[in-house]
Amino acid sequence: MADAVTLHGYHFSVYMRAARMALALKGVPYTEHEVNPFDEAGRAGLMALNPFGRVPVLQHGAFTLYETAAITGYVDRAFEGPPLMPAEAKAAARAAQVIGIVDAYAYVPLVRQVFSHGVFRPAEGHQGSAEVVAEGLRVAPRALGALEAIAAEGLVLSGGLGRAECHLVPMVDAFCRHEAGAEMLEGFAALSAWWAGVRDAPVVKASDPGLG
Ligand SMILES: N[C@@H](CCC(=O)N[C@@H](CS)C(=O)NCC(=O)O)C(=O)O
Repeated sequence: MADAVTLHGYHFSVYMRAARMALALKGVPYTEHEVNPFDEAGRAGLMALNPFGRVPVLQHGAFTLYETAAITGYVDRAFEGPPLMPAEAKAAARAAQVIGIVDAYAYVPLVRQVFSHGVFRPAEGHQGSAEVVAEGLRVAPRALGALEAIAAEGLVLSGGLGRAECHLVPMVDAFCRHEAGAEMLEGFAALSAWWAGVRDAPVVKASDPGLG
């Protein structure tokens, strides 16, 4: 019998969604185990799986893995199904670059600042900070501009769904749930066209946690 796959994570996490999309694209059956890293009890349990207390964490049999880029890379290599990275060197490098940009420069302004404070907190009945939203909107164009250049080049972010898109879709989707975020994205033509082309794909829809 094949080793069981379990994805530990928070339902609304954008990183969790990236891992969920990679598993779906490969057609891997798995179980989701809900753990909220923002809640003290959830975080305490999580520390046994990830010393940084973040989600998602993947378990495949006795193998435990955290960091979403490592997870989507492992899922791509460990399971049958369509490859999630381009075979060609330059396109593969661009995919890796998108994943890096998303983690290092896009997540905080797009998600932690604009989405969390402008959409998620108010939807959950908590106070969001207008200053934090404004700061996210101020900083976001740098990451969006970098991604725009990559989308315009077209080696990745060109309509297919692979690892780069698994990482970027959740961030752009969350950002666009805020009116000012959606408006800002329209100013980045290639990135907007990319998003319009993939947003209704079945794997994108099925992974949507119903954010805000
Ligand atoms: N670099 C990590 C980031 C994961 C991450 O930040 N996850 C968020 C949820 S979207 C989290 O667990 N946050 C908990 C916290 O910030 O304490 C990865 O790629 O997995």
